[in-house]
Amino acid sequence: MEDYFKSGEICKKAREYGITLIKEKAKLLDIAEKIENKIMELGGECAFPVDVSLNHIAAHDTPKFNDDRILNKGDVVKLDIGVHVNGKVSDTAITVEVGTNKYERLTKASEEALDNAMKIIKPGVKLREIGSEIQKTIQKYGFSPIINLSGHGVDEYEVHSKPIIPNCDNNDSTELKENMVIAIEPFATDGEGKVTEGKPSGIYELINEKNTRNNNARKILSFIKEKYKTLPFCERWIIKEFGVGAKLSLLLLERKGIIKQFNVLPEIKKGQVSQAERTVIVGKGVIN
Ligand SMILES: [Co+2]
Repeated sequence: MEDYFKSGEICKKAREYGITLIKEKAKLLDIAEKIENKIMELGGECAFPVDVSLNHIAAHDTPKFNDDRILNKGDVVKLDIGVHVNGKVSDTAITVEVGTNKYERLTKASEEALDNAMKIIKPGVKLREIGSEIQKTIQKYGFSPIINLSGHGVDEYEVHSKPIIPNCDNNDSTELKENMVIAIEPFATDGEGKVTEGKPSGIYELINEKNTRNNNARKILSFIKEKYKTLPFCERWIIKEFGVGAKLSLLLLERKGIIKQFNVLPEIKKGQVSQAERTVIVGKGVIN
């Protein structure tokens, strides 16, 4: 339990630090790397690459190694940060608008949905009740929850474990139990309320531990197993360790079905998206 609290504390500090980096003309790559460095400086490890997802992209966008995108005035930035300490994962996200407040209500809708969900979380609460609370709050603002994204349990070296915490009433009457560690993450949108699969993100996860005969790929695979275990990692991190040529090995590992690449997740009607997320230990409270 101690490691979860430690992980949560680092996660919270990384989020607060991250907020200070979000300004006009800031490079997405710098934002992600600075937050990742801060996590390690504070004694944690990244549970997944820092995601900096803009506007209608709801999640899973981490900068590429040579990414030259910058923040522009009016961008709605979702910063999603994961930390682990000895495999104990905490997950948090926040939405910040760059230099404007056009989407203040949209941001407030996901924040308030998170707060309201937190208020009812205790052992015995049904998953559908949490989803319903999130849905009602977001709809009260005139927006839609994104129903095919959800909160989740976290586990040792696992960012997405059971249970699924819905962002709407999904009829799931499973009850929360004392000491479950769960991340609640409402998404609000002025679009349709669904995401689809977009471009490849450069974020990967090990899915099959079979071997490869290719020397370089084998070296990289053993690094991945050792360093990230079953946690997501990104092309950027692998290139930093092995150079740009490692892209070919990643491609090979992906083709062999050893690693899987995630796609970025745009809202289907290109609606603007806000997100808020915290991790909770049921019966103990928020850890980040
Ligand atoms: Co999450």
